[in-house]
Amino acid sequence: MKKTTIQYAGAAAMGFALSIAPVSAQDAATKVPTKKEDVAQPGGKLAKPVKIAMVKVAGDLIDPINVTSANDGSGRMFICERQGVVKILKDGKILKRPFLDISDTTVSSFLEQGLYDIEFHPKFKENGKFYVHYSDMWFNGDSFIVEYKVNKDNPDKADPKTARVIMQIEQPYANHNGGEIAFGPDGYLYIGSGDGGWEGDVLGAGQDLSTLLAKVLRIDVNTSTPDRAYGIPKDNPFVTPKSLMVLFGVSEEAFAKIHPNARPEIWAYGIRNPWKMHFDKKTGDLYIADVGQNHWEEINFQPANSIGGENYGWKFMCGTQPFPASLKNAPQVGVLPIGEYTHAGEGICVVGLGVYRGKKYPSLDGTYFVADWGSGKIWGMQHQKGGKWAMEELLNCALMPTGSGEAEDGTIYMTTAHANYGGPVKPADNARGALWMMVEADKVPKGAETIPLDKK
Ligand SMILES: [Ca+2]
Ligand SMILES: [Ca+2]
Ligand SMILES: [Ca+2]
Repeated sequence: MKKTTIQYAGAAAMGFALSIAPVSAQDAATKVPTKKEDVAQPGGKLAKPVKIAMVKVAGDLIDPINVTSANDGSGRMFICERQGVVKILKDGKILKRPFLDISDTTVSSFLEQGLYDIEFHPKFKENGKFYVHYSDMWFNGDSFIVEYKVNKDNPDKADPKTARVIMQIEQPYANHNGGEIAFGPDGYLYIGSGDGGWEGDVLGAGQDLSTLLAKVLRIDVNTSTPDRAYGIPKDNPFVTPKSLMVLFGVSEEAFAKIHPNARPEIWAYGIRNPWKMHFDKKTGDLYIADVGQNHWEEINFQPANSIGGENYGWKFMCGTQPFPASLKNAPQVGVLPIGEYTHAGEGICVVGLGVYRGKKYPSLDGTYFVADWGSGKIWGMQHQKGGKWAMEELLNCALMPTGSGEAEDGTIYMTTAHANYGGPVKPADNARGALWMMVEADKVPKGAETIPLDKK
């Protein structure tokens, strides 16, 4: 069947909303729920049973909020400390000297600001390039994505002189800055961009294709143009090729592909605050954990053969619920999530952990893990059939998960920190955070410290 892309931003902007099936081809969408009843909530049971434990890898970290590997065969893990420092875990120890220190240009006095993420170029081993995403102090907290290279003589040290600004995203308010950067299986850099902030999408960014806010962006860091430090993939869904204006004889489908005001960087829209996104290493499917407003958190699934252009519904929807929640009989807008949970007892802020694809823990293979910052719960999610998913609580941690990443062998790592709203202005004044790794419950190494759990 031919793929068709249905755009409904225009309709939404005009004040009415359409009830729409997923935008991708039908075969691609079979795992995407089309009925509310198929969207998983906690309380389910995974068909393939999963039992996990979180083992302490390192402590004494200052507000650690993300972690990743370089995939260069070195086995090192790189930990983002919120104040703007990247530390290296090597052979089980945190190196004293940081890999990168940009704390003098990172603003971190508000909880949702700081160094969000670090990601290594798919060819890092050859070109030494990596990318950071942070809130810049000198530009009033604007989001900066900057490329650096590793020091030629010392692989445990970045070369600050190689900094090249890839992108600046204006941030009108201090909160909802998204933060994720991740290379897709296609080699493009995907960026999680929040809705700009305050609450309730006051900027109307979610459904506005002329802003980079409230989107998943997709760019090519290997090319550039005179006015951009990056290239636009030709098949991004809102790229409108230049053409002569023709009034008649143009099909409605052809008009639906013309977006003169859309930013060509946009890959998907209608997203509130995508703090964590993960590609499934084996399938290429994308999981977008989108932090919700006061009632619901949601997890979205984008099949690997998506052609982009999905509308994830914000600000008309939070999960399967209309926004504001008091709206009755509101039509569903955009693509349904695969999972959602309520702030009444389950959590307040979703933090995706990723899909396990390692060899060490076969029972975890293919399960998507997701945590909540407020409740410390960790759930497993598995696809059932059609658009139906299951979500089961696996652990209820007594700490606050902040970020995650994969080691080269596929092991899932998670950071926890004590930073909170209204906490100390300086991250260094918070109690220290830690790094944990996920193992099968019966494979906790002897003498290892496991994450403290909430009492039932
Ligand atoms: Ca990342
Ligand atoms: Ca903001
Ligand atoms: Ca949504």
